[in-house]
Amino acid sequence: MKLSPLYPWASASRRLADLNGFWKFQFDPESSGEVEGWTKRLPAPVFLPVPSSFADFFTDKDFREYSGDFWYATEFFVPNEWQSREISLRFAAATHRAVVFVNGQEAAAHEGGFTPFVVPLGKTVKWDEPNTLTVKCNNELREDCIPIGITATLQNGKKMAKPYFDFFNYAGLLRPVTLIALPKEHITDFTVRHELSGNKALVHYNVETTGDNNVTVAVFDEDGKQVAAGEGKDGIISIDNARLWNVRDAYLYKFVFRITDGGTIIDEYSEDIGIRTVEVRGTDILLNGKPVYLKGFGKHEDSDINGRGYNPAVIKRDFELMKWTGANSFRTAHYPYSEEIYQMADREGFLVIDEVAAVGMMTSTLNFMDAANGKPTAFFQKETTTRLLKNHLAAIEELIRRDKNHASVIAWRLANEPETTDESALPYLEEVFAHARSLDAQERPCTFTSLMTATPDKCGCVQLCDVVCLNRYYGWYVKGGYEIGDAENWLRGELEGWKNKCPGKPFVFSEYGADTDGTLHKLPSVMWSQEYQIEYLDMCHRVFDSFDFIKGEQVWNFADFQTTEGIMRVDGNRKGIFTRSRQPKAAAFYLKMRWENLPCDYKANNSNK
Ligand code: BDP
Repeated sequence: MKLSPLYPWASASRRLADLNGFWKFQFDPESSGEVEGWTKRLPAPVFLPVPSSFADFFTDKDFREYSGDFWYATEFFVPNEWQSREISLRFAAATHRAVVFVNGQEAAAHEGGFTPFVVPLGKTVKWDEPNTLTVKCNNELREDCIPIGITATLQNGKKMAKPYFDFFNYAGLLRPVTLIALPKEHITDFTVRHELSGNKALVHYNVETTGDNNVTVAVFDEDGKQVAAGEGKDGIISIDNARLWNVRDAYLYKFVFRITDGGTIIDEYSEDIGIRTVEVRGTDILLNGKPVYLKGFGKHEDSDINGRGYNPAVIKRDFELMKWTGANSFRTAHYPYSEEIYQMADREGFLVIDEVAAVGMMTSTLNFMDAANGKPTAFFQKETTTRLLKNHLAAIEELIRRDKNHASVIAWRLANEPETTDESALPYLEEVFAHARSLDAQERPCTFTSLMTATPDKCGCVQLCDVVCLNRYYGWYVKGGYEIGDAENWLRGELEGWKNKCPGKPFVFSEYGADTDGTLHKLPSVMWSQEYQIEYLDMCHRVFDSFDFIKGEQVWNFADFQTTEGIMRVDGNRKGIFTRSRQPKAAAFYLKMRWENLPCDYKANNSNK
């Protein structure tokens, strides 16, 4: 049986039941649940909501900081009328790994906390009777899994997450769980690739199914009028005078895929698809052949109480705020986001750099802070590297399979700040890039974000990137405050170095930012004040504006977010342009002024205009 990565939409042939709500939950610090029969019943559960992160519900610090196994349990019913169907459960995200038991039997296991997996139910299911569903999750950080870190044991025997990255290790059943009933013969996946030819759009498509019956495709415009059709599992659909998907001017066609047998529809699946091309030419990033300049944010899925749990209200608010600032893009730092976020980006015309959870690719025992000191850690020479690579490649595969058809996704971010100053990074990243390139029919640009210490003379891997992405903090971690003039010179000096090293490639600032207390005003400025955040951003922008090959700016971060506690963080990372409760700091008004006045084709090369 083929497991489908498709988003669970209902249709004339597809039945869904939402399993979200309050589930039973229990920590298993001894990892003894399985031998003690928790696969059938949790002995002393509490109730908590699915989807969510568990960490911020409890008042006991041991629970917030918990690392180890934890279990969820619920019951579900499958109606008798569904007996002729193929039944499965879909977990949109179980962080970071899970084993699923149905009626006490192991049904599936999955590694990776940010991509969906489907559990076929087969003969284990009971019709019109309660089925028990238990899920053993585990949130321990390891050096051979992503995101990367270690799990330490304290002297009191408790385990503790030591991330090599700078965000709180939120975990749980973070995203919705759905019961799915499909016809036996059904569509398992589809792929589209767009080509523009005069005023025609050619959509190359491929549909995968579990059987041999005929496949048809019908395309409808936003008024519901059919504009094109195709037949067969592979084909090219031609749309005359197609309205293209554009930056902040989205247009979505409804593609209806069907398996038919004579006049009977066996299965039907629909998706809203934007038609557009994306490519890099010279130092330009082109959308539909036209240069675009990226204005926007690095983000996190992070909110009060629900942590990294699916939060549609916050998703909506974030898009409203991004639109208000005049942004046109964001990066899904540092992991694949909820699928609904890409759907909204498709509808709103946002350009997304889609990121795999390969973050922490440098040994860093002091939270992620060692990242900044430039000391070599031989990260890619560890005994764990082979296993890490395997997990990393699998995660890229799941990301691309999930997100490949989104018009909003314009590039794949394959790693964050890997230790590219060590020569062993090159063979590792070569495999990562080759794998991603082999999987994407749309041949989107691939990139990683470059760490501050990986300067032009030291980075051995930048040649792999189609767009070079820099995370730089001159004026914050280096030469901050009254030294900001020197910071500006250092930043300019580094960019001159890049210009010589990579002529003819576009560069994007994938991170730049300054921690700022949303309550602190100071004249003249001091670091952490709202005034300093603006001075810092203004300095960076002055520099960006004077280099033609800088084709985008994604400020770090959209909003304040939670991290591990430590001397560098005041209840989390405060580089937000908005507070964690999504209210503006002064810099939000400053950015709005800038971005509303920067044209979308800012700094375009004349040859591409
Ligand atoms: C970069 C990381 C990011 C951090 C940021 C910071 O990519 O996750 O949050 O620095 O220091 O190194 O704020």
